[in-house]
Amino acid sequence: MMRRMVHPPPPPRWGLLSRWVGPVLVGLTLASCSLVDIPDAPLDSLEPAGPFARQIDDLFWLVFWIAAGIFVVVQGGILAAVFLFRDREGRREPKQIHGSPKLEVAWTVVPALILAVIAVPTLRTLFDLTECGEDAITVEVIGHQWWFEYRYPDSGVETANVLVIPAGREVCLEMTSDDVIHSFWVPKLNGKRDVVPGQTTLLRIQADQPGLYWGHCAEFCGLSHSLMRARVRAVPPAEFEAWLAAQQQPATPPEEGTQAYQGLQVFLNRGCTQCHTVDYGPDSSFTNIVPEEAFNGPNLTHFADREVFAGAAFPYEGLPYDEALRQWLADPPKAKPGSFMPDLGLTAAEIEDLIAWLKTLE
Ligand code: HEC
Ligand SMILES: [Cu+2]
Repeated sequence: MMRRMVHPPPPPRWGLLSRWVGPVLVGLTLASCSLVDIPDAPLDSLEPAGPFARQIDDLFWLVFWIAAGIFVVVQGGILAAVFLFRDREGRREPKQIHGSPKLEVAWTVVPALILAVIAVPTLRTLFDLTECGEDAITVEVIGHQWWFEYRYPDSGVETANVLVIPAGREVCLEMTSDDVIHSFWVPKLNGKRDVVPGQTTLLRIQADQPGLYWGHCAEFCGLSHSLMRARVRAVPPAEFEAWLAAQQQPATPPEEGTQAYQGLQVFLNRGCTQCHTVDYGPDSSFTNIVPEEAFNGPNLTHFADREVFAGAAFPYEGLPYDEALRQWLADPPKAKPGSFMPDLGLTAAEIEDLIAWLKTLE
């Protein structure tokens, strides 16, 4: 006769807690992965918007369903064993065995085969995602603390924060960093890839449809890492060509006597040119004084073409654009901790003039 294990009932104070722990954990888990569909979740990698992100999504679901099948088989086996061989009145103890070579070989070989099968599409996808196609448009991405710079080598265009691409075409990102390791990640267009100083890493992206796609630096890179965002604006191909042509043009200087003209004077007299470039054409360009310095800021020639600034983190939701600029210019390191743009002690009037001027930089 087998001896029964008698468990004392759990102390009553745990009763209520244990009843809730399960549902709460399950609820939290479901809420964290977007099994619960959150409309317009900007960083949702389960909603691919282009062929490369879709490749990842397809691979994810393939592995997910294989894993789900294994889960069901293993858990089912455990539950069956618990149920069929449970201790009951009058039942004899089951045969006790030590090891079963057949079983052990089976549960080693079968998982190895499953892994080998999964490895084929995984490796293929992995290599495919980082090798660019021949017809791709090249854009150089340079990571800075804490913003992304974009250069279009074929047309000499230089911009920041908003990466403009033609919809329906592959874009090859040649990425490097000016300081520490960053990671470029726009989940609806492809997976993340490290952006490493002294190295060039490749990432291909493509958007099926025109639209705005959010991204984020995905490698902790210092104080304002959380404010280092990326935004991709995909536009119809004709619009892209027009955009490139407009970006190649210098900005138009403001007319004397306007507030924008006052703003330009503030820009020239308050040390902004130490770190920022504004191209007003061959006769009157203001190139940052020390072009290769790490603390240099974005090229401002077409600042007003970008709807977001300072690492695409501003204006954040609920903050009007002008107010965001005001906060930024008044004290950049307060708006964005650690920012290499210093507090230049601008007066309120100077800030208003600068805002008027910045808006002329289309
Ligand atoms: C010491 C270098 C430095 C000086 C001087 C400086 N900036 Fe900046 N600026 C930066 C850096 C770096 C950034 C990017 C900061 C970030 O996003 O974290 C920046 C960002 C900006 C932006 C946002 C641009 C964008 O597209 O994201 C504006 C606008 C700007 N600066 C205006 C000015 C003005 C106006 C002045 C002069 C009053 C000035 N800056 C002086 C370094 C400087
Ligand atoms: Cu970063």
